[in-house]
Amino acid sequence: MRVAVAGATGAVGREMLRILEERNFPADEVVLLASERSAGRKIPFRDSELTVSRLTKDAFCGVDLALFSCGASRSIEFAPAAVKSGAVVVDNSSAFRMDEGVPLVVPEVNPDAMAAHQGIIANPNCSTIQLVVALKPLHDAARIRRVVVSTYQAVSGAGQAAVDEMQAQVEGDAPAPEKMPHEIAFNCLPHIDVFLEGGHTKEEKKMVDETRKIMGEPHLAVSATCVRVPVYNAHSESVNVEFEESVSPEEARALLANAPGVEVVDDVESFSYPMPKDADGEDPVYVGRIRRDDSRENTLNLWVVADNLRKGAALNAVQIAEALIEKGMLRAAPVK
Ligand code: NAP
Ligand code: 12T
Repeated sequence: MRVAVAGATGAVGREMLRILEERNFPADEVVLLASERSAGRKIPFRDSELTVSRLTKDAFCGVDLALFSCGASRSIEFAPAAVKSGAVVVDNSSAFRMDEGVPLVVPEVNPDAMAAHQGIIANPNCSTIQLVVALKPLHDAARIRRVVVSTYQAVSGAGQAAVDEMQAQVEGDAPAPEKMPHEIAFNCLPHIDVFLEGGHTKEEKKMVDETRKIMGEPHLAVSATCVRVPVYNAHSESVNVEFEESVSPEEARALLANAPGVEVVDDVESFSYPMPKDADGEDPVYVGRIRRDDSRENTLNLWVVADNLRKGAALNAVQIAEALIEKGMLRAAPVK
């Protein structure tokens, strides 16, 4: 099987290469694509080095699977060409997520949605992925009525250049912010992606719309506030969940402990709760601080943390690809 990684030099693309290698993904050949700026660059993969090529419409010849993470405008320009060449595209951008006919998939939550794909499967927003992995087992047990979520999002979500910008600020060598709307070091910015009419940000709207689509609940009440915090990697979320039926913290803990992709870290006696430093580099969605919201009936509070570059992006995309293979939905063309 021939696999293309479009955006291979970026924060998500490099994580994809690590994950393909770690999981021994059945790729006979991996094609690395990025902008003209990176063409010719060499990147270590498995026991050798691969050379980056420029992303063009004819770069997908013989490619069976194309993992895209090079921004929405590149996805719009090049993903249809990849599909035309016979590849199945797993797209990390927001370009197609809400399109009818494009499944938006988290394998632990809605694996069956994949079957309807027409060449493109969308990978959800990082903050949405970790939220729905934690909500699904609770919803199945007690039906969620309303979710209020506040995020504490790491800088790595905004790309490698944003990480470099914060690093320079932390070291005291701070040029004017370019990748962030204000200085992020030692600060919090309630501003991720662009502002929309009504005062929400697009990141907040993505969380509402994508959560409804993935959970198959088009009218679920979801309210989101998305905040960038000076953390290098792994997003955290404070989640208030109101249920139709009563669920105790003990029941929620047991449901989450048995849920795929979740690890419960919740022992306040030993000061055990999820933290971004512990989630960095790991696969699970960590849930802790599970407790009643005493101000409201049938309502719990949770604290949910995951590595946004792994489960929030690269890992989820590779898991989608693995599920496609398992379901026989990725027909590998013979390697030329
Ligand atoms: P990044 O570190 O800035 O990397 C961007 C990548 O895109 C690099 O490989 C870059 O190549 C490539 N690229 C940029 N312009 C290009 C062009 N004109 N033609 C071809 N390639 C081009 O960003 P990142 O954090 O990895 O994110 C990449 C994309 O993934 C985002 O734009 C977003 O769509 C998606 N994403 C999704 C999630 C999610 O929530 N699931 C999270 C983060 C990102 P060069 O090195 O050559 O510039
Ligand atoms: N603006 O894929 O800046 O929709 O952290 C993911 C992360 C968009 C996306 C970020 C963003 C996406 C960010």
